[in-house]
Amino acid sequence: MTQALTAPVKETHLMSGLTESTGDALAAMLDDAAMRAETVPMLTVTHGALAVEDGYAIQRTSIARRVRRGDTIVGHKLGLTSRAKMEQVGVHEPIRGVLTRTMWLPDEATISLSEFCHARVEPEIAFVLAAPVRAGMTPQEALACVSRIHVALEVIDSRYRDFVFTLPDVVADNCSSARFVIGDGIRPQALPSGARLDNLGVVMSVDGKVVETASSAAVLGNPLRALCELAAMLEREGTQLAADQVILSGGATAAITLASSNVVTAEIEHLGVARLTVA
Ligand code: OOG
Ligand code: MG
Repeated sequence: MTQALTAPVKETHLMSGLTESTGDALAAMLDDAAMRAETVPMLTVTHGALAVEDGYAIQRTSIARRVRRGDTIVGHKLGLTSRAKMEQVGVHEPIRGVLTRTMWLPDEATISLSEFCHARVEPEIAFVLAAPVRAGMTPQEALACVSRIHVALEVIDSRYRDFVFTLPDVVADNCSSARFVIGDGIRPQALPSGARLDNLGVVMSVDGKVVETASSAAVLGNPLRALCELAAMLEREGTQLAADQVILSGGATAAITLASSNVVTAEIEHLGVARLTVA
């Protein structure tokens, strides 16, 4: 900063001495890797220690590339909001990514593994907003901003080899986001009285066999807290949530690796079912 006041600098820097042009090149590399379903080395291996903020700057640039190709932003995802997820990938901090139209498949969609490096799937609770949740709201206040609550299946696909990454790497890779489906869902007003969003049974099955179970409490104690956390993260960066956005609150269980011809269902008490098939 001091330098900028005294002498003109050719290149602006992201947080850790990474130049903006390097950040742009890394965003392009990750975006291309996602389109080609090819893995790349971790940025923290090829470019040394990066700050989480560098990861978010690279994420922003890669999303801007998608938008320039005609994709549109439909919402946000939280990641690593449950202990099961944190432990699975060895990163212990909630993260956020951006959801775009091309990631959103109809419920019961069939996906092809050829579009992914090493796809995994996880059960989540999704919210569609009627109004922006704001930083500082309580979970109850956040619920008043929700128009519908859905069961979701998120397909994640790290663009890093062996699904191994550090915090700035996974953030730069838009938090491994790849695809998602959501079920029919329910309006909050239609939940049976006494239904508690902080303790709903979550069951994920593959080919009719239960593979993962959890309580919705696994997600930050209450998935509505994920919404509050996301609003706070965005407002710290000078942006906000908006009505009609879809928010994935984060996997309630560990993710499982997908294989050809799998039929995956997630069922959540009171919220219904979401399903996807692998070709
Ligand atoms: C990071 C993305 C995490 C979740 O729901 O926790 C995520 C990963 O596991 O690759 O989507
Ligand atoms: Mg997820």
